[in-house]
Amino acid sequence: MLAPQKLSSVHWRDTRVIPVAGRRDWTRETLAAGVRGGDRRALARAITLVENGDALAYEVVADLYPETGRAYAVGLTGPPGVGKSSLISSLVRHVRADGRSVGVVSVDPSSPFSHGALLGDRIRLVDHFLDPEVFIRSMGTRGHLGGLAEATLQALLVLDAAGKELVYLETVGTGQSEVEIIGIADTVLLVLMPGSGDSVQALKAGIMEIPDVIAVNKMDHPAAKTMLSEVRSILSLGGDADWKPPIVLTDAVRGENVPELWAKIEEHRAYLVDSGQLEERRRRNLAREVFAVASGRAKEHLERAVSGDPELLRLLDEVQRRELDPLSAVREILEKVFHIEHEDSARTS
Ligand SMILES: Nc1nc2c(ncn2[C@@H]2O[C@H](COP(=O)(O)OP(=O)(O)OP(=O)(O)O)[C@@H](O)[C@H]2O)c(=O)[nH]1
Ligand SMILES: [Mg+2]
Repeated sequence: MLAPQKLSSVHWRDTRVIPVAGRRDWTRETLAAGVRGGDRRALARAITLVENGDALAYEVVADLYPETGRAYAVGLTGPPGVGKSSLISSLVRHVRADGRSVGVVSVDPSSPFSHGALLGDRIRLVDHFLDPEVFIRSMGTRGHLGGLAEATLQALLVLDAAGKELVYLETVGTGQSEVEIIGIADTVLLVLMPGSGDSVQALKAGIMEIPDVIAVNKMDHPAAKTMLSEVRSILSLGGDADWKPPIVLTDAVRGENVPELWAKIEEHRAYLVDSGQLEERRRRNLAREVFAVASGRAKEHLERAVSGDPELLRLLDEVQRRELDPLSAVREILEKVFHIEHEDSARTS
């Protein structure tokens, strides 16, 4: 038997070793097993690898993929500072009371910071950092080749495989690229606040896709009710879809109406499940993601190929000198880079 002081010194040395062990090289098998078991270090590592576009992440997600599809993904989007992270924090608190395990991925396309370092998110979600059933991660644009849509999808799959029942995806903005980032979500929640007039205009003009649920946050603001009725009147013009997006006034900081907001998210989920649309929607979302990622990669490949090939660059010069027409140049480029046959690309209806 070791003497007590010896024991404590061994213990002390062991805890010092943990950070080193955390950096140990994971293999495809140990990382997949760690994620499956919900091990936080494995999860953190897997998402870092996803973020870096590492080949190991690709292999691990491929192994885990058949076990995914159990998590429910809620995507939050909206202009900067409307309270998306604060709302997630309140929603997490609400669902944690029911004992559900939760994952959160905040994506900031404008930030170079990554690996969970976005300051605002850390402040907003600080209450949950010590909860072992809540895994929170921020992602910036740093170094990810395949784009944030791809990284978000892979991170969602990792959290799903780790047994998170609910995953929140947050991204700032209300345009098309944001829809690509959180487009994989089962329920899309648009967060607005008094003063988000541009977003309301975008909704009105049909530039922004109609979300499934809308929160008008910072309801203590005097203009909150005006914004609510404005959004309501725009949505009432919208077609005859079975699902009418509910609008909820919230206060994310005080948690006011957060249970009501959660109830609307659950209602939407129930609607999708009962009407058989959840599977259909997931199929469509996955197809869109696959095509978006494939197109992105094809474009990168094309740009690289053309810029490094004097013969292809010469084609562009010929187009400029009017010696070759643009579509003939397209044909030649596609033939050379993608081996797409002349006849195929030229065939019309
Ligand atoms: N008064 C009031 N302030 C709020 C409310 N919700 C959020 N805030 C404050 O608004 C600020 C922005 O909140 P965030 O949750 O970081 O907003 P966000 O939409 O995640 O911001 P980005 O991720 O930077 O786009 C913070 O100072 C919050 O404390 C609310 O309901 N009422
Ligand atoms: Mg935020």
